[in-house]
Amino acid sequence: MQCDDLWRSVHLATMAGGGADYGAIPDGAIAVHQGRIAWLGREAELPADLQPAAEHDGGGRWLTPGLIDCHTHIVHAGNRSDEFEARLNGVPYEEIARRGGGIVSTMRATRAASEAELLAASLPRVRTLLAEGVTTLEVKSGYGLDTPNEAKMLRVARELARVLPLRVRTTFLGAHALPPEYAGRPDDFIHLMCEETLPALVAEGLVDAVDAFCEHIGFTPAQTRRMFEAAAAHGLQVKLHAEQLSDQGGAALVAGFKGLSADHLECLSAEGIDAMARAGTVAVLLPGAFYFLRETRLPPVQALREAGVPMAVSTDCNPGTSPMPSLLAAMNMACTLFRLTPQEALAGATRHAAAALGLQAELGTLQTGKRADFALWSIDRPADLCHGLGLNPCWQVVNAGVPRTPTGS
Ligand code: DI6
Ligand code: FE
Repeated sequence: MQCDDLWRSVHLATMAGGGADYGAIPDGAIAVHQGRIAWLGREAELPADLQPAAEHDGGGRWLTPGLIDCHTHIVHAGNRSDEFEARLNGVPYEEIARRGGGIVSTMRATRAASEAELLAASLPRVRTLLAEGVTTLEVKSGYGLDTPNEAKMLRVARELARVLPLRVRTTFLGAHALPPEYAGRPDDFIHLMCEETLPALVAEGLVDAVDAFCEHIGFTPAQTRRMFEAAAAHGLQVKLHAEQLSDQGGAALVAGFKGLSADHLECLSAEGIDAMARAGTVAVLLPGAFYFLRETRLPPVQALREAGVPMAVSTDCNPGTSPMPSLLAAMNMACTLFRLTPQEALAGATRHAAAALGLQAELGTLQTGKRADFALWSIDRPADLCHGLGLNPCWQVVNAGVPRTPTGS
């Protein structure tokens, strides 16, 4: 059997099979050919005819699928620590909003940045994720809120995958917030996003999926539906910021479009869970936003579990409600705050995160034929990835068969 690279002396957490044991293969080996997994199993059972061009000694480390961060707003300019500090000094939220704070302040900074400046602002955050074994990243637009600036954000997202060892999926989030020039005219803004912005972005090849913020401070279910119909007309799949602050019926709405995922879900109803289970829509849990907003209402994890709805875990990395470019931190918080098991949290950042991006045939588990994206960890057991906070035990990352150190290429 031909193969380019062979990793020996590794414990594999394949995350295949869906069981509670991480799909573990102790004392394993994994062979890669032309960027794909050619063979994996017990090292003692290596095929006799396997002739690797190069061999790597894993030194008894654990090897998992590359981590997938399936919900981020990581491309943005500016910084909102001034608002954070003002709030903690007692300035009321309304006053901060009056001063032009919140999403609109990030919109202003993002509009003012050149493409090169936006890339430079985003790179340190993305590199922080990459150092933790992230090999696939979803990036949303939504701070441009007009055609040229939404396009600029998504071009920068695509550029990330050219300058870094990373796969990127782009999501158009035009229906994120109402820009000031459309104050009082949300339907006109949705019309612009559907009829002008989305077609222009699609024509430039910048959109892999469409998202919206369905919330009383965002857009209504009717406006969200219009975005989804526009997406469907372009053959694009949809996902939704749903049931974060209130129950708008967003989960059922996105499930009705056979959506990839419903994200946040602190206020998810039993009907929403049923609809997601029937449609195969993934629940993306975002414990970072829960933490930074000091929410108290938990997403219905046990009910999702019982309904068999796959649960992904992501950073929601954004400058307002989750300034946290760490997927390992999100995994820890998914366990400590939401009571996921470490196995569920790791599945949430691999297998189910892949499904939330529609990439499950290609990524998310270690299986023959899948893309050879994986990470090696200096840990005693997989639970170590969730147990600590602020530790990064990543030792090596492999992107489509090409090894790199966590920080370099
Ligand atoms: N939900 C969120 O958590 C972020 N956007 C959204 O729709 C918040 C984004 C921000 O505050 O900049
Ligand atoms: Fe978000």
